[in-house]
Amino acid sequence: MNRTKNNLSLGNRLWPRSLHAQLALLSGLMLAITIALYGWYTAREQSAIAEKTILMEIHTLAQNLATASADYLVVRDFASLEQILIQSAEFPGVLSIQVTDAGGRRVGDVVRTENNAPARVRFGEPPLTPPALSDSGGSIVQREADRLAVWRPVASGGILGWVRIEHSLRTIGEIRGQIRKSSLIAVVLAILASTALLLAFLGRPMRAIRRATVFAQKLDELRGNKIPVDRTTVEIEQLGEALNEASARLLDSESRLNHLAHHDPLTNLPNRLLFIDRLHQAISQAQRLKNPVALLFLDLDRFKVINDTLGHTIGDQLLKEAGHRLSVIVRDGDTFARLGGDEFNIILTYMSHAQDAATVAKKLLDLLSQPFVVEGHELFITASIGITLFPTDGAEAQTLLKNADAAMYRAKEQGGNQYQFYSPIMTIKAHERLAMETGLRHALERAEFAMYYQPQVDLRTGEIVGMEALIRWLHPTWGIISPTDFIPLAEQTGMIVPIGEWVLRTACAQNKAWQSAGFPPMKMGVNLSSRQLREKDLVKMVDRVLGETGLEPRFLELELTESLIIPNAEPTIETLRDIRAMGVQIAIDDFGTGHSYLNYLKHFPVDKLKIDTSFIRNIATDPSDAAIASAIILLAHNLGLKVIAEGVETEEQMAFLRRNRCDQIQGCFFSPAVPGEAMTQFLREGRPFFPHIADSHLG
Ligand SMILES: Nc1nc2c(ncn2[C@@H]2O[C@H](COP(=O)(O)OP(=O)(O)OP(=O)(O)O)[C@@H](O)[C@H]2O)c(=O)[nH]1
Ligand SMILES: [Mg+2]
Repeated sequence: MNRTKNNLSLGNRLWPRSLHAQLALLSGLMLAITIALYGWYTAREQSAIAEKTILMEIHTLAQNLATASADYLVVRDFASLEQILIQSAEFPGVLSIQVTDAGGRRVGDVVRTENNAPARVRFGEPPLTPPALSDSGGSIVQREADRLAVWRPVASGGILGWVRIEHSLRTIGEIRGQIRKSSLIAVVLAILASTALLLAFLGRPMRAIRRATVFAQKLDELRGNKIPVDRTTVEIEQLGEALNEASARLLDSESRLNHLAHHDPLTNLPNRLLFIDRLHQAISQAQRLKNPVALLFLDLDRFKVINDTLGHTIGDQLLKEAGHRLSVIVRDGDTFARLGGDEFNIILTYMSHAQDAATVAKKLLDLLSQPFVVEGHELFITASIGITLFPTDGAEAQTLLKNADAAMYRAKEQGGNQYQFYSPIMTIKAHERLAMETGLRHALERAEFAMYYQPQVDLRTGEIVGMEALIRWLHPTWGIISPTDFIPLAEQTGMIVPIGEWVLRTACAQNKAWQSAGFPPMKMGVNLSSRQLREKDLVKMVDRVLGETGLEPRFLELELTESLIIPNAEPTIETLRDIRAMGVQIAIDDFGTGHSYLNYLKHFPVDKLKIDTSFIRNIATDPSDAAIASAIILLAHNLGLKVIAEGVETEEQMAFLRRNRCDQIQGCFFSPAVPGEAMTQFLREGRPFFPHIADSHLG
């Protein structure tokens, strides 16, 4: 600002910077110029007219005198001539009158002094030099600085002499001067009047402009206020309205920005920022009112599978709809938010007691139990919910959130589709999990994994027809860790990918080794996790491992759990088809426990179903388990699939399955999963391995 001021030229500095003053000055100047021009023009015109009039009068006077003089000159009556000259010299503006003979000698000469004294006769002046005669023989005008001299020949037959009248031009100058003076006064008055008028007229709009400027400067502070619109001037009115519109737009975009900053764009639910803020508020209010606050941490179960099999767009849609459906539980004062991913978080205030949180959690799970239909896909989802209470489980927002996460994790560990209240043991578990995760990262390089094998027996022949390869983690200090304890962790951290490849390679190599040692060839079942199934180069990896170990594809069977089967899951189906095209077989594990998309089973490239252990356990005693197991066997056979029962531990279970024409069984009834060397020993002991169960044996 200062720089601009300093850079102003002198002219700019003299020129006022206020529009108001500029307008006043400009209009004053314009009026002054107009009046001055008009004055100058009028003066010129007026003096021209005056000069013309004077000339005409002098001409007439000169003509009259010339006529009168002719006779006097002829009779040489110079005394009478003098009288006429004295009378004529009284004519206003006349300075002197001379009558000469043809040679220019003065025969009569009267003069008037400048101060308007009466005319007097003058003698002894030198002769004059008459001008050359004009063509018309009329008057000849000679102009000097302040006077005119008009010559008129005195003629009567020939030129007798001349009349010369000298006339002052002062009157014309006076006329001019007067006009100039009145013009000047008019100019000054005009400037004063126009300035005063403009100041008066422009005062209001100028005040409106100044108000508008102040308003614009404080637009952000005024937050949607309106400026009173002055409607006396169109431009000012437009300015006022434009400012009001700008103010409204500013408020609007501010509130939109504010909304964006505090809401999740996908679901339009409050985001982490707003959620934490509300949690702080709820806590401080609870401290004052001594009421409990519950924090519910909800995470959808196996949501990744949906994303990976049906695509992110459908995943997004599902999140949106789930958010929408779940948000109905919110009452005034509660907050339902999405903190990210497939997590939804709820703050419950105004609860009468902690158990209310469980009621809400149940309701949330209930709401999810109805399938979602997204772009024609019928999708079943469940969720795991962790609950923390203020002040019991934490005094601060972050602690409550962390503990709710631990409780949610516990609910997942318990199989999902449930809620868990936080208990301090969960924090300990969370620490243990962290330790396990660290250990898991080194387990592969430290060769802490081992493969165990469990035989699969054909119920018709009693022969071992296959093995299921099962991983064990032999930790130097923690001992043997079951895959159910560390595989979920490996899945979450992505470590399942290298571990899975190691499992596949080891199992294939073992199978090949058994074949090379001369044992009858059999299938090797290897479990495939959902995470592996999502790996883009799974097919290549399987192919590579088979190539490296030299195992024929038909001796490999990949097992995947039923929960991986999702309707129209094209990418999964593609992958499985490719694997099957190589000659590798596919079995569905834990059949009967997931959402049975029976309709879709026929599209799935599958060779075998594995009945879940949970149905086998009570097969001999529980009629409904028995019914389910036999239905699965029937279903598999009708679909042209083989069926195997796992977890078979007793003679009765085995007998039931054989009666119901189950193809194969697996379980401790024959052998638990044992290390490779033990299995080699086992195989050496002969075949068919279990002749006593074979159909032929029964006759
Ligand atoms: N479509 C979609 N997916 C998301 C979005 N944000 C996160 N995800 C995915 O949601 C999944 C959430 O991961 P987790 O909850 O750990 O995994 P999960 O498969 O649900 O398994 P569990 O919760 O352990 O049962 C991840 O695969 C993310 O890539 C999103 O905005 N849209
Ligand atoms: Mg999840």
